[in-house]
Amino acid sequence: MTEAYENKLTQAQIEELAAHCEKAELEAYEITKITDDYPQMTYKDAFDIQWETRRRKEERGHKIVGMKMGLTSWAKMAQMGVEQPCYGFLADYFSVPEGGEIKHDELIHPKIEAELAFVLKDELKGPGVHIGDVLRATDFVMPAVEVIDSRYKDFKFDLKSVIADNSSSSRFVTGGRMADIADLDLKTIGVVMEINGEVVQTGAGAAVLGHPAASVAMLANMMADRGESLPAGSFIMIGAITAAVQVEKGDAFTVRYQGLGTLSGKFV
Ligand code: 0L1
Ligand code: MG
Repeated sequence: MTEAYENKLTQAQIEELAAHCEKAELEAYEITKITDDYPQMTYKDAFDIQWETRRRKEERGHKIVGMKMGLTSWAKMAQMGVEQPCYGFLADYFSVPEGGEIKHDELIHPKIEAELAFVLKDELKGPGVHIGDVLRATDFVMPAVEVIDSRYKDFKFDLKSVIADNSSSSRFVTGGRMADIADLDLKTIGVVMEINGEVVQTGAGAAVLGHPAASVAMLANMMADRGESLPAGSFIMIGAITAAVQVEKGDAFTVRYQGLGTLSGKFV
């Protein structure tokens, strides 16, 4: 981000846009990307909209149960035409039990991504957090599948608009086997994604910024821009190891993780 970390939108516009994006999420309809109507929106405005959405959910009694990094593979950044990763938050109702059902009608045009999650035993506070800090602060890693669902028409956006839309967060499934990072080679850990029994994607951990822990470090450093940290106990999804795959009602998925078991679910 080369622009100054400052606002061009008013607080009233930020609150209005958070309500607008959240309504589209809750009622599952498409909206035009924010920069079409507010080309002056800055990165700070976009994150303020996301944090206002988070505040709205907490005010209604929802718990924030984790964070996610998005657009963390070079291939995905190129595919979506954006220049750097982003982050979002995970609310309690996004969580789907392992092997569970995901209601397709509650979403717009969902896609699934094979990811890993880190759970911290110590706080990570940027700036300056590096891979070594992340490895030292990690309690364990476990498999996670993210369901992304951009609220923008045809899943098309720019980086600022996607940040304001909570980085397309909608649902996630976690389970499988937790593992100590000392027992894993995080760069070569392999995943195989199947939909309805057919292999649709394969990947390895290094697809995420060269090393999965680099994603957690980047998140801690990005959150430091707002004076925020990742407390002990944080659950963090690192971004997609595979490309995102569109799913339809009736699709069943299984993702096999090398040494970490299997995650599955079904869209109903
Ligand atoms: O990588 C991701 O979790 C996606 C972040 C937002 C961009 C997208 O919706 O593809
Ligand atoms: Mg993701």
